[in-house]
Amino acid sequence: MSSPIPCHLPRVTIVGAGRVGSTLAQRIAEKNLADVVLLDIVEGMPQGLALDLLEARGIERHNRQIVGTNNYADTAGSEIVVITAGLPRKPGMSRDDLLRTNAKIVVEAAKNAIAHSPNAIFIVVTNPLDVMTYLAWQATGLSRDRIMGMAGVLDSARFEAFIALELGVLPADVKAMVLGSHGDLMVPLSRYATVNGIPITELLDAATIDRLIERTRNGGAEIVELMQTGGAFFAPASATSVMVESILLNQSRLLPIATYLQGEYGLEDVVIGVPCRLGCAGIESILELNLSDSERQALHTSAQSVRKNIERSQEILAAT
Ligand code: TXD
Repeated sequence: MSSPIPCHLPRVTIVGAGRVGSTLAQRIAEKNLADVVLLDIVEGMPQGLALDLLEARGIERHNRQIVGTNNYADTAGSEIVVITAGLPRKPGMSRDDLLRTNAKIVVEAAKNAIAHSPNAIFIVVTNPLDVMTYLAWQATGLSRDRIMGMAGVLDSARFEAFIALELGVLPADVKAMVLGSHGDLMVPLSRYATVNGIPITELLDAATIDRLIERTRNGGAEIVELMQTGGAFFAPASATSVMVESILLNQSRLLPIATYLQGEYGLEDVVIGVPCRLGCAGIESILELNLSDSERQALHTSAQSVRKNIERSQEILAAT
């Protein structure tokens, strides 16, 4: 008998089996994209979630493996590592406290994961997103095409959702691009937002567009305010799964991705969201749009605030 052909199924590790991480595991398995390893520091929790997801496999008609673990050795050989580990901001916690806690968690997670999956492509999800992506890039020593942050796909999906709600059209017919940092200083580009190719500027007046942009900027906070305990996770998991899919299926999708800039858009040594083509090798190219003066200014203001927080996080890490 000839030896069996070794079959290799892609494997995605998700560090942090909280709400975003566990929902992402479900999306990846149910889209039949890859086997999933869910890792968390809490003992038993990722194992329980993995078992729960496995028990749904027959109903959901997929055969993907899902492993829950507290041990990085189980993540070995992953094609993609997604980092969602970290704490959300709690009452009484300053931004510095959050920066300090999550910086340590993300740097440790990135170092542990790369040690077991040296060929993986990394996607960072933990907040503050642009700063955490920068720290993970530094900690892994990966080239910039192989480590990136997820925020723009989510922020764009929110902008699209609000446009669709306003116009009463099919959400999938709306396309938008939100650049910049993940936060108050994000840069929604309304002139690139369309409904099946028709610019929204032909469908909505300026005041309405401004209101939708404001709601997009405030998209995360609006949900936290309603839920009180924690933030959004369904749309963040969907947005991350789009990036995982574009890599695993080599789709070369043009998506807003937080990436390390080396002169693009006149920005240097900072991570910020810009349009990138994403395929099986990671970021294939960065698209430099012809921004208007005010759009460019908004992107630079956004980058300055990220840079300030990167410097602050470096000081915090150096002092610990
Ligand atoms: O657009 C975006 N990038 C975001 C980012 C959209 C939504 C959420 N965003 C951020 O993702 C959010 O502000 C958090 O920083 C992360 C994760 O959000 P989630 O809602 O999933 O938080 P949870 O439910 O608290 O889950 C975090 C998990 C939890 O199970 C912890 O036990 C685990 O992280 N954790 C760790 N796992 C592994 N290793 C370490 N050290 C660790 N520390 C905590």
